[in-house]
Amino acid sequence: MSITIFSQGRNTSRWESALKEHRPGLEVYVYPNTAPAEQVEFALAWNHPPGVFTEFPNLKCIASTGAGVDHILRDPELPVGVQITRIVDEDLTQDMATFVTAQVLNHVRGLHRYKDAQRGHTWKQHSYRRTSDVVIGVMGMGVLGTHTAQQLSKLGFKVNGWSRSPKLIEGIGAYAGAEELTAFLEKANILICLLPLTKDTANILNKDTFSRLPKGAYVINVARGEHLVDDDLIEMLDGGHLSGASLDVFREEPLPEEHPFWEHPLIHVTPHIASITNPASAVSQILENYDRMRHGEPLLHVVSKTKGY
Ligand code: NDP
Ligand code: OXD
Repeated sequence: MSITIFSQGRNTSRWESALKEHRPGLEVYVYPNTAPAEQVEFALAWNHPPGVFTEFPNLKCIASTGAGVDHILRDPELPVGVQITRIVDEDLTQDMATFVTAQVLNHVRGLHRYKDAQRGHTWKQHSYRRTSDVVIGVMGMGVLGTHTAQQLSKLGFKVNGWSRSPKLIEGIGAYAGAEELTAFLEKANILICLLPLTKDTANILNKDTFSRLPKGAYVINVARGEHLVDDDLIEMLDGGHLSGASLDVFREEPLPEEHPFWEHPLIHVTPHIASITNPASAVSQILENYDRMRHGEPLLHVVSKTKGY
């Protein structure tokens, strides 16, 4: 009985303790320390070393420690028969909605301006838009996008969602597919990206997309850095078409020291903290899948390798 953690760039100690606490007796390994290769059946992964899974002939499941699985699927040497699962968790979903809401409200109410004003002891009131005057477009109406859209709608924003298949959710406008993308973008004063990273969605936040947004639109990317064409964003901000951007994810993380996003006055950078899986909350679904795997039962939250999410 063992689970092996494969992770580069994230501390694994909270996962190790959560697994041991919830399943006393379970052997928990952190690669490169493993059980004998033929005994390794269940992997918990975040940014694993590419090709590493070929070392384990009986591997049955690779469980992402996050909601996204692009970090797993990008490995060209992924064993064919292995199932891939992801995290779907209430805490993760709620944390994403609160983070995005904070970014939206900070922008709409222009709160950052008062921090700057305070530094200069300047008392100056600025006008602001009411939530009902702002249209928000959410790209990706899955677990995270749907909850985020519903929370923003409760605050009075007009919210539209865009996905592959139309989502009929009370109070939320539904747009789907490439044919409805322009109509969706043309209305969005704030564009939020919550898409999975796939071959169809890579580079989707580009000059062409931005130019279809109303002038002065604001962009929030909390999905993946590869959704965004960095130079296109800077060009559209400097040219005045976009009013600002809040970015939590980047092509290279940590964001390199010399990257222009750090110094750009209209870009708000956060270090991939929009929503971080809480092992104490998510461990039960990992153990549930571990048991299901051992009993040959269907796993929860399995991703489609063809769709890429
Ligand atoms: P889901 O798989 O639940 O939802 C994905 C959504 O995107 C679905 O609505 C899907 O449409 C839509 N979609 C996929 N491809 C396309 C396409 N080509 N065109 C239009 N719509 C498309 O994902 P989650 O909501 O759980 O997570 C979304 C992403 O958020 C993750 O993949 C991850 O990258 C990111 N994330 C970032 C975090 C952070 O801290 N910054 C934390 C957690 C996640 P349909 O419903 O029709 O299938
Ligand atoms: C995730 C993430 O996919 O942390 O969960 O980005």
